[in-house]
Amino acid sequence: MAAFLPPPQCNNISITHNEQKYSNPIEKTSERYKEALPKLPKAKGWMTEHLVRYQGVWLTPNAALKGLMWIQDHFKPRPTDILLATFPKTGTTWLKALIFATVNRTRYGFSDHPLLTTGPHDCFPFLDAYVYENDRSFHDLEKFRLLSTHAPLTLLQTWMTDEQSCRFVYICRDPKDVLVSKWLFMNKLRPKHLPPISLEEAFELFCQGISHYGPYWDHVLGYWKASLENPEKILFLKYEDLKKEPFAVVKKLGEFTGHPFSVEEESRGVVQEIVKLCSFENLSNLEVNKTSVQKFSRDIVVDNRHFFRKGQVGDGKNYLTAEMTQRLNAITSEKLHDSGLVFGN
Ligand code: PAP
Repeated sequence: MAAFLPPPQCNNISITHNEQKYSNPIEKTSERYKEALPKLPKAKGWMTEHLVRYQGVWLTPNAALKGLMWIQDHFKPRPTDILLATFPKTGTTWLKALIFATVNRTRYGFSDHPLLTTGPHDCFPFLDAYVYENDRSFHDLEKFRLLSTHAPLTLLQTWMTDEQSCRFVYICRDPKDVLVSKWLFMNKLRPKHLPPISLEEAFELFCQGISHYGPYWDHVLGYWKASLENPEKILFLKYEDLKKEPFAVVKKLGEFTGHPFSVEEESRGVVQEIVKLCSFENLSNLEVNKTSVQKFSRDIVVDNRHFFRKGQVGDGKNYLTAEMTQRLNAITSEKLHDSGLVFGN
């Protein structure tokens, strides 16, 4: 599926490296990948046979690891770029739609909006998957200035400390809901030759931190602490708050992305239109999200409908036993202890 390409003036992100000029350094990163891969610790994968641990983070050995290495070594975002950073299953699809609609609201009408015919992931690409899929082509990314990643901050630390780099929007979610959402999703994507993962197995792996881009708590804490130190650079959100107060969060998104809502827009109900356009009910019922696929890379093609399951707060508890809930809550309290960040029980 062709990626949706909004007008260049709106997606004019900076690419500091040109493929031609840097063909050798990129080759060098590919070599680094080949050398590193066999030495990395391995564990059971959710969607692939294995996950590997790279710089303390569990990743799929192909798309995620290779894409991230290329990004780490060769991509430098610009100060006006917005990078949506998320742990999988915490609200990526929803927030992609909301940010895209907020930033582009003067460009598109709500009755013929691109989100009505294009999946959120095609409007707002994953940086590392895009580079992987397009065979290391960084210059293609010029079309976008809204980018996303599942990478934890530890892998992108230089972007955080560099004032000339992008700003981040981060969203987190109660780990019980993340685990269950992820387990159900991954089993849909798991190749037929691998037996499905049981909830018990997924639970154990998740608790041990063995989960794409995990450990989950490290991922959240990395962005949380950075957002406290530098709130201008990172807008830190919670899925549960977005569910509870979507209008307030969309207004925050407008401020943070440099597109604040005017009094006149507010009185015309523009914030409400955006929330309605991006609501679970609306997006999940669109033809594009019911029947089309999202091609992230050669290896990863996902039916769009899998990104819309229930979209509720607290559904994890309907699957987990009381013991599992208790253990996850205990791990969460211990990990987040003294951080000031809390999730409900
Ligand atoms: P990804 O990391 O694979 O892109 P992501 O979008 O972060 O997935 O998470 C999917 C979850 O968000 C699903 O949660 P569930 O399994 O608990 O239902 C999905 O239903 C939910 N979701 C997707 N779109 C929306 C939306 N517009 N409003 C609320 N929740 C949504």
